[in-house]
Amino acid sequence: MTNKKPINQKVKNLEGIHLYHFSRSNCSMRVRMVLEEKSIPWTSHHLDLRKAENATEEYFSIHPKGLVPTLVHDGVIHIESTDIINYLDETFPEPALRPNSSKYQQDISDWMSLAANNHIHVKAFMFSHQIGASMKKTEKELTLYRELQNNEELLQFHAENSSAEGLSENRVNNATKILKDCFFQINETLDTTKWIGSQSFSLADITWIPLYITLKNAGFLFSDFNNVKRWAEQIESKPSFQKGIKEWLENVP
Ligand SMILES: N[C@@H](CCC(=O)N[C@@H](CS)C(=O)NCC(=O)O)C(=O)O
Repeated sequence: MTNKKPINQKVKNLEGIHLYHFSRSNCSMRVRMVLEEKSIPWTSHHLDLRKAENATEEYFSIHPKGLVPTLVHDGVIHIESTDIINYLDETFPEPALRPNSSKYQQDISDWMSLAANNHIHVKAFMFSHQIGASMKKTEKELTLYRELQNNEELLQFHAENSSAEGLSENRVNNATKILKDCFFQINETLDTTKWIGSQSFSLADITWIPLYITLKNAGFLFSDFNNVKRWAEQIESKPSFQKGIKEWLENVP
């Protein structure tokens, strides 16, 4: 869902590029990295998810699911990180972050969709291995969240994480299996191409690098995926990675 007319009147008056984001959110990282790749000036609106700064009436009037990131460009709201980076690439074409050939274009879109479709599993792994305790909602916070949130999947996810038992073993095992399969596919494709799905650095790489970084920090094992490790090293040396991901992780812990 992009190009949404804001309900929030304050947002409607924003000029230029504004990003509502969280330092450690993988979906926010990909947008910040594209902004840095293209040297686009932007204004930061940082929301700490651990303090539930996204679960407020104010923020739900900007993003209907209360998630980060939200990009506002001259008063128009853009949500869904992969849609946002596509939008930025179309609106600010230099440097291009999609290869010219139509064959590769489709592959890039498919790799981006694979990440978007499996985001709930990334979330399950992260919550169960690293951030679940800090993201637990109190009974009072859950009551407010139920009033604000219409999305059943998110309601169920946060209620389960906030329970005494946390996320179920079944959910976490399933998520781990699916993520291993995704990285197996990426490792295979990197046998023949330098970057994910193409010979040039693209939105597919920017979509996946935050998942690699956050999963690795949460203890996901990449020891079987040598191509993936090599691919990640290539990206980690880029200034856009340093500014859009690393510096935010170090400076806003
Ligand atoms: N499909 C969305 C997913 C956004 C999302 O789930 N963001 C996470 C951080 S990476 C978030 O806001 N979590 C807060 C919550 O679940 O309340 C996108 O790509 O933008």
